[in-house]
Amino acid sequence: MTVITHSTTPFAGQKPGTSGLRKKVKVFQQPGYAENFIQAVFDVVQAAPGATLVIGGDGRYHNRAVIQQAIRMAAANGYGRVLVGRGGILSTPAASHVIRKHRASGGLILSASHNPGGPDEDFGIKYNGANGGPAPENVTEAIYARTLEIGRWLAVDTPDIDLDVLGTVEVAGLTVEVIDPVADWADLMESLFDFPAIRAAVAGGLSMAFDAMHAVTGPYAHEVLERRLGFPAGTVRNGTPLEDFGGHHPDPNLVHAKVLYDLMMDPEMAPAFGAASDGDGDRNLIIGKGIFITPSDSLAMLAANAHLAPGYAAGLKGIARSMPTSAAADRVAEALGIPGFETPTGWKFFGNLLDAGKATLCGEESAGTGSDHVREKDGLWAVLLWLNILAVRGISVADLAREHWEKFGRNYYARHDYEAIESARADALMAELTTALPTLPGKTFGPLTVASADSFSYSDPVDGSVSRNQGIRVLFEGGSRIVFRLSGTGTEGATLRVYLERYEPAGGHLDAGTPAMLADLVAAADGIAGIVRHTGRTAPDVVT
Ligand code: G16
Repeated sequence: MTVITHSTTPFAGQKPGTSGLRKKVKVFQQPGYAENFIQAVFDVVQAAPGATLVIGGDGRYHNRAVIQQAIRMAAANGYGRVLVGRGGILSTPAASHVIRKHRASGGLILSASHNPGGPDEDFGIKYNGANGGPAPENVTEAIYARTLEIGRWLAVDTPDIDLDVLGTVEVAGLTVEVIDPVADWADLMESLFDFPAIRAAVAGGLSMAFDAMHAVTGPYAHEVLERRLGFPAGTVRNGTPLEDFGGHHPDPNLVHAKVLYDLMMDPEMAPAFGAASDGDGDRNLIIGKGIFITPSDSLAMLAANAHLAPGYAAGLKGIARSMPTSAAADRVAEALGIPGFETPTGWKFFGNLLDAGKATLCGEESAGTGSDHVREKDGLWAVLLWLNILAVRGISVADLAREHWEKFGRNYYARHDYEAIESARADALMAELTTALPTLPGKTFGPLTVASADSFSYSDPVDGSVSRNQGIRVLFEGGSRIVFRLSGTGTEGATLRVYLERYEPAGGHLDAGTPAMLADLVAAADGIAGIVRHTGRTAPDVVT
């Protein structure tokens, strides 16, 4: 094997964000750009000689080119085996499972998640470790530090392999196995959920629509929903992964999955259950007939009913949620007598809790829900747990939600996103807000009085590491809350996220419209942060 040493100079700004390095395809296409980052990963993680590496992505434009190069680089960097999904496809949760099941040292996941794909759109690279989860902050920081000083990358000079044929090929001493991207993950799902009960419910008329958004979950959904569970062909919509996601934004929210939403709100046409997943298959959208379930509520409702699935019949060890996620899950944890954890935004913060057996279910307001079955959020897993619960209980989504709120109260919740703001303006808004924090308690905004305000800091209960500046929290008397945070996943300017939450106890207004319930909070958010003044925006771009 001849290793070629390519000399290089550092690129500016290869700092991994919430989910790895995400940039425009054109940025990734600069000669040496992807190679620099991958080499920085290899230099930092220092896998043992002969180690196994998993490689896969969500099928977006540029996926195959980077995979071929990563294989040549893995060979040159001493890996012994690479497992790669056929067609370069592996959903993020499936990649996490493959890493764990095949005892790989880690994996490269090529995705920009819910961001659009195509020659002028987004691409991304993320490294997950041997536990199957996103690299923790100390590793991503070390990777970034390495990108600043890197002077060479290593590769072997071999032709592309055929990614579309299952089987094993040798690449300069490296064994490359092209694996079925779906099988391992689908078997795992069958071990967790009551497939016979769901099949019986489907035979009895349970209907659903799943929108794969021309992204990675199409093959997974066809296999599990249509082939293994018996939903009729056509249940999975937009099920063929396309390099540009059909020109759409593969983000399963009410804006980008509007066709599904409109179907679910149509009293004549709606099936019993509607769901969607994103570019790389880790996010989920849950809609019942006539009712959207917020991700925060979904986490709470799943936690309250998870024991109905065989994989969770022994009960939950704990429930973890990201800080901006509503407190609905905390009330379930309390009722179950198990711990509830509040972590910073980013799935990586759940890793230690899951590895240490402190939490079983985790969830985020950003449409991520998952469990200790893998170390990523898992869109179709959430869909299957919902189906399991609906099938066993023979209940509709709307009735289940109502029952839940009558027992636990309801956390009205919305997130307002202001996208592609000039970074300097967004930074100025956050800086001014941070400075004002000590002056906020006691101030009134309409009928709301600020009880406390702080910048969220997290101390990891497992390894003691501390993460500071994870979002601004403003709590009001009576339990309402506003959180301000800048997104860590955007690829253009800055995105300001404003999270609004109002708690209504059981016996209160459980059927009101969310916008009306949150109107005072929306006004207070502008009063506190000066959103219009700083950004010039009078309304959010996306409300979820
Ligand atoms: C990623 C992380 C999530 C996190 C989200 C936050 O999601 O995996 O854990 O909640 O980013 O995004 P932002 O920083 O933009 O609010 P994904 O689906 O993009 O990988």
